Parts: sequence; structure tokens; C-alpha cells
Amino acid sequence: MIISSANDYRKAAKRKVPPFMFHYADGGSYNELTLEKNVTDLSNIALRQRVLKDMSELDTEIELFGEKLSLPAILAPVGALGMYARRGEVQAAKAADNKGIPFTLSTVSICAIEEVAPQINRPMWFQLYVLKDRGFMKNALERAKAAGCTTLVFTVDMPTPGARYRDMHSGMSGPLKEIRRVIQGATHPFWAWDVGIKGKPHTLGNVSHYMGKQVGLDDYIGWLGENFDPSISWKDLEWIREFWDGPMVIKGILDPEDAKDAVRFGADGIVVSNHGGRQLDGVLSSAKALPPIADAVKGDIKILADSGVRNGLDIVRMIALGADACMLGRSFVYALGANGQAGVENMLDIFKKEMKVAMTLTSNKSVADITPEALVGYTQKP
Ligand code: HOC
Repeated sequence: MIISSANDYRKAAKRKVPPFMFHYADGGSYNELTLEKNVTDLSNIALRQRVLKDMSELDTEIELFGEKLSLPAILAPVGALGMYARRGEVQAAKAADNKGIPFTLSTVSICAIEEVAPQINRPMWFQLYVLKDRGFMKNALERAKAAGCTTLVFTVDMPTPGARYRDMHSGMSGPLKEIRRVIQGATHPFWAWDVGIKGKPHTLGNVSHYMGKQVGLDDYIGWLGENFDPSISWKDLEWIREFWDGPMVIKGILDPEDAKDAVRFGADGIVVSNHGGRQLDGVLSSAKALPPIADAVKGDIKILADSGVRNGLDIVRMIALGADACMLGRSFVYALGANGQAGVENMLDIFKKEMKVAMTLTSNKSVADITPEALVGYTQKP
């Protein structure tokens, strides 16, 4: 099949990846309204074409938290990423490394911090969830630090998990428990490398490492409900600061007041995100939430944005709406599922080319040049 876009990778992944894992990545919560709005709100924003401005020299590089990025993008934390390709987190991290952008390892990854970090040259980012077991969090932070992780992404929009109807229908969670059959060895050939050949079930590497037992995936929503902490508050940020002196980014901000609190509590960055439409269905899309947040805190804190970015044009849109960089989620998961590390590398090349075309035709020579003026109907605040 000819691959020319992230959308093609989605189609290829749908053919190759076992259905319940494809739908786990592809789906959102409840009626998936926010999932859809993330994509349509963003792609409906009209780019403002400008011409005849000598665009022969273009620069997609940025600097973020002291690191050079070849384009304003970071691979987002994705739970159970290692189910999409053999040692999936390692393959994705290597792809990001080769293409000059950071990879963020999820707390609930298959491969543990200690497996992934040594296999790449640039420092990894680490994502933390608030579990009731604060000992686990402290241990994870210490391990991430010891492994050389630089930036901490603290996800705050999952104090309790939203319902995912698709996962219930596919057997990823709920009564069908297809995933339990896979873990127990009634394997799909897609996982022959780990389960069928080695008889090794997939477990959450970081969590099992601490809890000293196999923490698997047979009821992930149930597990999240029992272990994630709804008492989470801004105080937790102060507590985390005791164990983390590097840059800290708060992921899951949709409201300007919360963005201002993030500045007040000393965060270095925020991710404007609705968790890819996987949590509270019906909240604003990131494209709609971003401009008022940028008006409130741009310049006081780094602003990242995710949810709905499906090509390089969308990256330019997000930057024009006020982001300093984007996090990429589903697009790279599809590429990983379809063709492993090579797929992710190719997808990043595609995004870069698309971004360059959008920069050329909106007449922006560098990422710093991209402002609301790159969009029709948006103007820069004086
Ligand atoms: C298998 C464990 O961010 C999501 C993730 C978190 C869930 C943990 C998955 O699904 O949105």
C-alpha cells in the first residue's frame, strides 16, 4: 500500500494491528465528540496564503528547555505502546532520536525506563501519572532521573478514567477481555515475538518493576480506577518538585485559569490537551482551547499542544494559535503499528515536509515567525 500521510498509516495499522489494540489507539471516550472536534476544529482553520517573499531558506528547528528539536514536535506519552510493535517504546524512541526530537515514555509503558533510555542518544522525557501509591511515584521519578530523563510530563487530566465504549466492544476492557486471552497465551500472530515465542506476557514494565509482580493489561480501566488518585491537587506539584529539579510540564490544561495556576505553581510548561478526546467527552477541542490560554500565559511558560494534529499543516496551525510546540500521539502510534521504527521515522519526515510547504506558502521562514497572522481571521495581540 502506498503511504503518503499519517492517514495512510492509520489505514495500514487498521489492517495489521489486532482490532482491539487498533481501537484502543484510534478511539475516544463516550460518544467521541471531542475526538472528532479535535481534528475538524483544527483542520478547518484556514491558513493565510502569502506569496512572492523568497522562501528559499526555511528553518523548522526550535529550542525547548535547552534542547534543540529539528521540528516543533515531541512524541507524546502513550500507554501500552509496546503492544504496537516488538519492544515498541524502544522502536519509537529510536525513531524520535534519529529524527532529532524527544520521545516521552509513559508511566504505563510496556518497556521499562531502564530498557528504553540507554538505547537512545538524546535524553528521554518521562511522563508521570498520580497513583494513590506515592511510593510508586517517588520511585518512578528517581528511576527516571537516574536514567537521565530531562523533562517531566505530569499528566493531570486522569484523576478518574472516562468510559471508552469502543474498548468495551472490542474486548480491550470490560466483559469480553480479549486482551486477557492474548496475555494468557491464546495469542494473535501479531504478538508471536513476545507471547507465542517466549511465552512472556505483556506487562506494564515500570509498574511491575516497582510492585514486584506482573501488572498486566487484563482490565486496564478497572486498574486505572483502583490505582489513579482523584485527590490530586496543585499541592502534588510541590511534592513532585522535591524529587524533580528538571523542567516540569503539566499535561491536560484546557482552561486559562488553570494555565495561570500552572505558572503560579512554578511549572515550566503546559500541554493544552484533552487527552486526545479520551477523557471528558464534550470538552473543548485543543484548537479552540488554545488561543485564550495563549492570551493568558504566552511568554510566562512554554505552551505545548496536542489532540487533533494529523499532519505538518496542523503543526503550523497549532503554533499560529499560540503553541511553542506540539505533541504527536495517534499519528505515530499508527506508523509504529504499521511499520515499526521505520514507519515512525518516515511519518516524521512526512510531517516535516508538510510543515515546510505550509511555512513556505504562509511566508514564515522560521517557527518563531509563525504567529496568528498565518491564519485567516486571527490577529496578533498588540
Ligand atoms: C494499558 C494502560 O493515557 C490512555 C492512557 C492511559 C491508560 C493506561 C493504559 O489510554 O489514554
